[in-house]
Amino acid sequence: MDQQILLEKIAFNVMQGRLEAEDEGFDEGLEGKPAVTELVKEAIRDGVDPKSIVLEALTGSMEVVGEKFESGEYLIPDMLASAECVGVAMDLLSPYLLKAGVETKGKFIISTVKGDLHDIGKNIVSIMLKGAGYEVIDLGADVPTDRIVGAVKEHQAPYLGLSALLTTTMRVMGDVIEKLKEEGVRESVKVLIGGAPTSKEFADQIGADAHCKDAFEATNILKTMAH
Ligand code: B12
Repeated sequence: MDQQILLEKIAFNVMQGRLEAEDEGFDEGLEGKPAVTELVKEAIRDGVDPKSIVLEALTGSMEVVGEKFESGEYLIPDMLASAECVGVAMDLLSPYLLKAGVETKGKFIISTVKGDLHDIGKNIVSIMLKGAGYEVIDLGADVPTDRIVGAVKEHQAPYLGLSALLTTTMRVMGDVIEKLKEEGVRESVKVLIGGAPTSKEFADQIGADAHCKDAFEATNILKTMAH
């Protein structure tokens, strides 16, 4: 199948929340047709660039799902079905995104802050950074500030990535930075923040080192930060 058509089909099936061929979608008559799992495997077999699968088919379609959820067209279970498709696709892709035998570029601790359960974006960043050669230590979602700062100290990590998707939890990122200062480790770690409500202005306001709009921007910014 033509690569562009394959990418479009993956994106379409993410939006339909169809993980496997036997699954139904929003539209009638899709059962039995290849879904995200089969199409991603086909794309890998055909040698489609894994980065374009992530960028064009997965991240883009999840953004559309987000918009449909916000407009009320999709309900939470619909959105979770799409999120599961993205998660499974990322699992299938991760061995291809991880470059075998590449020397590690340093430890990168990543976490969604306390009070926030959104982890899809964080997981994408995590896999992309592993692919770019960083040793990623993923603490998960809803992680207390003390645990994040403790992990930075324990691993002597040069990089920390914080994710927040709620306007209420993005403030917690500032608490993490304050705690890093209190513990005397702020100077030894570069703090990158991300998540839909965050911005460059917000990063400056809380004293983070960088704001990244997506996983690819994170890899580019990290190149300029090499410790
Ligand atoms: C999926 C989702 C959920 C899922 C989360 C599932 C999961 N495992 O993550 C569930 C159903 C659990 C959920 C729950 C809630 N949600 Co919600 N959710 C979303 C939704 C639709 C999509 C988020 C998403 O995954 N986007 C796709 C990913 C790929 O994008 P991303 O996260 O932005 O990540 C990219 C970049 O931002 C960046 N990035 C992100 N983090 C980081 C970190 C670093 C270090 C770097 C470098 C980059 C980076 O790179 C990523 C990849 O490119 C958004 C709507 C939207 N349009 O965003 C609402 C949204 C975020 N949710 C919202 C709300 C209100 C909630 C709830 C409070 C709902 C409720 N009433 O219960 C709860 C809160 C639960 C909690 N305590 O966290 C609101 C937030 C509003 C606000 N201003 O605060 C939104 C905006 C929807 C809305 N308009 O109402 N949600």
